[in-house]
Amino acid sequence: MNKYFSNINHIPFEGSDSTNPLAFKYYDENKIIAGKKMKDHLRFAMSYWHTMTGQGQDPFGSPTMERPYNDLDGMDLSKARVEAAFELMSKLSIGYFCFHDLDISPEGKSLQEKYDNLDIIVDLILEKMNETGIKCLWGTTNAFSHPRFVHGASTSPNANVFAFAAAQVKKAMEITKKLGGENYVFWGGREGYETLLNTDMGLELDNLARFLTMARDYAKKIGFTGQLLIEPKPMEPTKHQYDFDASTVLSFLRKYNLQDDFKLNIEANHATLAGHTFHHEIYTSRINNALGSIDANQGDLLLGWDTDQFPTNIYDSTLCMYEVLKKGGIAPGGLNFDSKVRRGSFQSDDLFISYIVGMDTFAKGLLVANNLLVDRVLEDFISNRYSSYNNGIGKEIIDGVTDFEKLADYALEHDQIKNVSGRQELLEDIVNRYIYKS
Ligand code: XLS
Ligand code: NI
Ligand code: NI
Repeated sequence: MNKYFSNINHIPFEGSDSTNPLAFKYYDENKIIAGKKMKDHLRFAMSYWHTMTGQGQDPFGSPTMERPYNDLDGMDLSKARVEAAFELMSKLSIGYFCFHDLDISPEGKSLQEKYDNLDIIVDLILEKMNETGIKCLWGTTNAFSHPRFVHGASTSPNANVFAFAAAQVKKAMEITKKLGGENYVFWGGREGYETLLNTDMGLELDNLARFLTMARDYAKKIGFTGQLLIEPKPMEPTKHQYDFDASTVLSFLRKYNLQDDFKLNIEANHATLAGHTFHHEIYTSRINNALGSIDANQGDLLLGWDTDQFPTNIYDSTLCMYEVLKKGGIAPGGLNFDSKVRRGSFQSDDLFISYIVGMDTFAKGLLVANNLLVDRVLEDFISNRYSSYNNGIGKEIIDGVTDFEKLADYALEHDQIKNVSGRQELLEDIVNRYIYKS
């Protein structure tokens, strides 16, 4: 497999002193950290859409990406992309990929033609998977690009659109199962609204729940045992996306009694668009037993949209991996690079360099997070900070054996309160120290 990116060799691990842009500095896939190989902690995945299909167009300009298969079209283009995808993943030692139905084959003139196109490409992908050992992390459906989805998919006012979206998810689940996908993702697409002046929000949310309930039932029916994931995002493409953030999705799932069937796929750039840190969204998911998988990217804090940049921020990757380690691992989820090269980075080797920096950023984050955890730096500080709940009145609160009257009696006798410093800057200094030395 050396056809499309023949000027690029297999990417070696060269260590932190390397100055070779086409080598890993921190990602040493078989290195054992906390009893597990780095690659099994990180479970990196390639996003088919940004990597193979994305062409660099933006609202102001046409495609810019120089790709060796640019002169092809239709099914020939789709087939070439499969080969190129597996060549790229093999050279970068990426173990998984994620895809939308529309990423891998053309839409076709009818739904049946769409199905037929998918079947041909899925067989080709299966062949390549067997050849390389690369696996499918998750599949999903694109129910937002085609004009039929102008007003949403399952939240469209048009019931025929609801039915079409169901047909698409049904097929996408079947092919994800055929490819051994370990998860199936629902990102909201255009499930949201532009104005409430023309919207029945109650009906739209009920319909979204009806749709997800049917999807869950169909997954069970065909024996798809992967995790079902919802990917929160607050805005874009609609002004208000229903799956706003982790907390909104959790309360939606609980309202419709779907909380045992769906977990969350947390994306860094969506967290910041929602006014949260990436850490906050992962943490919120973890403590609600809902952390399913991660879309690893980053936004630009000066821009208010989903720039989907390759992650380079070691502070963020550290805190992300900290939560992943606390959870006991991200499997069956993984770290999917829902990231794209900038429009100006149009050469094919930019793709490789971008994945390398993203993978190194998370490998380094894993090392730092593990050291922080092993030394119990934050753990001991936090448990000490809350130690007033270990005995006395605090323990009574935790054990549920007190009430407002008893608490008031207690407070009357203990009204000279003394607090302890939160030591934020001290902790920030310590985290920095672990970043320097790990
Ligand atoms: C868009 C989403 C999308 C999902 C998959 O903002 O991140 O790429 O991950 O549909
Ligand atoms: Ni996104
Ligand atoms: Ni995403």
